[in-house]
Amino acid sequence: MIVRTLDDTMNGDAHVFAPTWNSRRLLLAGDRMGFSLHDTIIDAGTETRMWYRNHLEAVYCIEGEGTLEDVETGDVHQIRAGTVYALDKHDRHVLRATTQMRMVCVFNPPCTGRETHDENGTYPLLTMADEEQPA
Ligand code: 9YT
Repeated sequence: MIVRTLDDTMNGDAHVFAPTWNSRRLLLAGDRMGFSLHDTIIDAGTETRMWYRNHLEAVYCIEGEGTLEDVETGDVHQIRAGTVYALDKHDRHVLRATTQMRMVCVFNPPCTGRETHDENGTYPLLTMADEEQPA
């Protein structure tokens, strides 16, 4: 059994910072659950363009509000506490945070912990084998 707190994760290796968000990665590939679980803060007033070509992601907003644009269709969805979205088609999307937002995110396959967005807003597909290689 794994028991962990947000405090355990804060400011350690599993706390990842990007220009518009920071992500506290509570469960990662190394935990061998088949998914990773992140508690992510999106900064107020920011825009983040993402395209998870290698992952499926579900995102549950628990604080704050903003909008989610489906780049393919142009549809814009309101996101607020209590709203979940699932990128079941590896959808290209833009998240605009009106206020600071707190999101609980699940990734399949699991993130290993080091991923940040490349220029397309994509994470590489890292595996535990990648993680075990020397830097
Ligand atoms: C909501 C979202 O996808 N934000 C980007 C960060 C990502 N969820 C992560 O790595 O935790």
